Amino acid sequence: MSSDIESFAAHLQSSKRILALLGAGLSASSGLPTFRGAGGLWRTHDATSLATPEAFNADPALVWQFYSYRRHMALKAQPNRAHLALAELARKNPGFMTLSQNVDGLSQRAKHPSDKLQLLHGSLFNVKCTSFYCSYHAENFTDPIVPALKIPLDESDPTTKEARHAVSDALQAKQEHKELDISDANIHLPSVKISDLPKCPECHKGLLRPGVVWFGEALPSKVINTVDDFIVDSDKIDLIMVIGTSAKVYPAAGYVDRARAKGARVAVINADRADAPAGGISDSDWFFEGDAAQIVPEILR
Ligand code: BJW
Ligand code: ZN
Repeated sequence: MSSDIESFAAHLQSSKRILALLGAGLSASSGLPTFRGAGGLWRTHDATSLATPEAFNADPALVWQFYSYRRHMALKAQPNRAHLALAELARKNPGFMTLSQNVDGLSQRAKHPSDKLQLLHGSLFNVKCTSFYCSYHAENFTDPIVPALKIPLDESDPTTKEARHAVSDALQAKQEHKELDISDANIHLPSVKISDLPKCPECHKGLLRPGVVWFGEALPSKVINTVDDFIVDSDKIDLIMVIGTSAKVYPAAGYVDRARAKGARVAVINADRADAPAGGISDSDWFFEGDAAQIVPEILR
């Protein structure tokens, strides 16, 4: 295993078929929390325990509050230099494909070509109807998606009080509002009635849910097929970059071995040396340890 940028750059230069598998660590320096390890708690809840159909069925209001908060944070965040560098690499290379586990929309906002960006786990900005009989789904960037999910303002903050009570509506909209950080379990989370959650505009019956892939759910078949075609149609895959992911969630993590089986060398970019892909790291691989936002632009230069 090497951390030699020169040998990686030489291999990248001669690579024709390239995959990049992305995870939450890519967006960490844009201020978005990861799932596992430090920052993987939302209030008292393990973030992965909220990312299940069971959690939504048991408490749709809590799960919507979690996703509404994440939508808000993702919209406030900016793509970092790694998102931009990957988008540029994708534009330049006909044989390139990004497999993103991220749902935050930052690759899209970095102008990553959409035909080379496969969203394995969906998007925070898709919604779909939960009714078995209804197939409604749509893009939705409204923040908050319904008034009941608005993040409350800090009443103890004098600027907020002023904004609320003394200034005109127009001025109020412009005012720097201090929002409560509802990811902090010490902050009171206002209760939201199920009847105030987002409702399907088509069947008027089903609740809407975030268009993301929860544990136990199938990944979008169009995405799976496109990735399968890329792999199967490649006589050889030259390189897979595994960026900011613990590579513990399947089928995403399995793409590393599938690329290897097609001859790919593996380059891991991760803040934690312990987070190697399941198949381990071989002598011909690279491991670049540190912040993806700094390392990715450096090694792709
Ligand atoms: C930095 C950094 C910095 C930090 N710079 N690095 C085979 C074996 C075992 C189990 C299974 C299997 N096949 C399927 C399963 C079950 C399950 C699974 O994989 N379980 C495992 C956990 C054991 N998989 C599924 O259920 C999948 N569905 C499925 O297989 O369906 C089959 C089916 C077929 C037909 C019909 C029906 C079913 C679905 C998986 C969906 C995962 N969903 C989530 C939530 C998405 C929505 C949301 O965002 O809320 O996806 S869970 C969560 O994990 C999210 C992430 O995309 C995913 C991966 O996490 P990621 O991105 O790797 O984040 P972390 O936090 O784990 O890691 C961050 C990394 O960054 C760390 O390594 C840090 O060190 C690093 N880092 N800062 C660089 N600045
Ligand atoms: Zn519906």
